[in-house]
Amino acid sequence: MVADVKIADIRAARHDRLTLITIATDEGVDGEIFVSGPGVDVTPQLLGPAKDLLVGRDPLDIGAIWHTFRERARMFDPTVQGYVDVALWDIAGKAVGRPVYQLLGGAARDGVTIYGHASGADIAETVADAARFLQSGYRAVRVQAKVPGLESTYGLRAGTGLTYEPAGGDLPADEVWDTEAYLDFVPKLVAAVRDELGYGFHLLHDAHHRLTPLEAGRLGKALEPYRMFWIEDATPAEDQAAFRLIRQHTVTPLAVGEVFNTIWDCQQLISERLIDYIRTAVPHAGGITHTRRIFDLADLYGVRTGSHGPGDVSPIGIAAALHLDVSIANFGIQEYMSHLEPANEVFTPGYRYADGMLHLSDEPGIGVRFDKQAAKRYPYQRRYLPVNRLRDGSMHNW
Ligand code: CS2
Ligand code: MG
Repeated sequence: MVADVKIADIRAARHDRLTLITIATDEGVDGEIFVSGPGVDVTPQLLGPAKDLLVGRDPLDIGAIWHTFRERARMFDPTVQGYVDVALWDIAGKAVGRPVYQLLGGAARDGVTIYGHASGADIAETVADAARFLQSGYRAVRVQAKVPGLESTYGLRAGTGLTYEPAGGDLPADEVWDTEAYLDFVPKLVAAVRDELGYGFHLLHDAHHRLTPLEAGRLGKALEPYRMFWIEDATPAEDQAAFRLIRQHTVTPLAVGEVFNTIWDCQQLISERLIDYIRTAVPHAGGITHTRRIFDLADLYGVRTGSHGPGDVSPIGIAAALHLDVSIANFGIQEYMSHLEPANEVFTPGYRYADGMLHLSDEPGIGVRFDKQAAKRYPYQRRYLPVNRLRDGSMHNW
């Protein structure tokens, strides 16, 4: 047990697509988090004004520090707070020698059910890929497939691994999108998956922010016979009231949240029961402290969690979600896309897969170890997500 510890420094190191942020204490207990994902690189803010606000503070004053950043929100990218918060919970767990979930009320379940990401160049390939996940014990699978007539479509994984990495070029590449082609195709894809693989598992699909509310209602209705676990990001989530229109047309469950940073981004969606799953990403939504508030609000309205867990959220961001997932009441499911090499070389994740679930170790703190020496072999590379254009060149949501 470390008492009377103070934050002494904040350090940053860039690797591949990630930046390691270390909050160091005067007792040598450090908290780590990775700045990851397609957003702004907030390292200068962490090494600048954030450091001014943190050095000399007691890292266990997590709530007060969270509010300090809340009060200064205009100075910071909304993700800065989340990164700092996760690193502070890492220190808190290490300071008391306990895994973070034991500081959050302990385990409420044996493991965290995850969903896998099946995809393919056509329906047959996608069905075969989904079968592969089921054979390896997954209880839930998301299906995405190339839409006939479109060169590239969101969600098509390269190769036979587990991970889909959408960010590619040094600058955003143009992709062509056609909503009608997509709406004609997805019901056929989902029908084939159910026909071939049955109803003994959860089936998910990500519409990735591309439909109008009415188109989303149409898709939801068309998929009702196939008992979807959810349709994700059916329409851009910023327009919360738009979900009333989707609800008027379909009972297919709706999941939203990966683009959110605060409880205010989803308050209406949750309190009006316009969604069934809230999908915030812990490091991007105010960290463990604020995400737990979002989940508590969701619990009040019967909304369950479905935390965002793609390859561009680091293993520390995933582990932070797992500590919440295993301890909260209204857990629904956890996204897990795993990570591309070299992540598996430089990270020891502190969680393991077994029988369709992830299981946390009892390592103190968040529980992820990072090999700084190995990471030096992977210099930073800038990568951008693509953008979408309609056939007439108009910009469209990617
Ligand atoms: C997606 C992500 O996993 C998902 O649900 O929406 O792949 C998303 O496209 C990326 O995280 C964007 O950075
Ligand atoms: Mg998504």
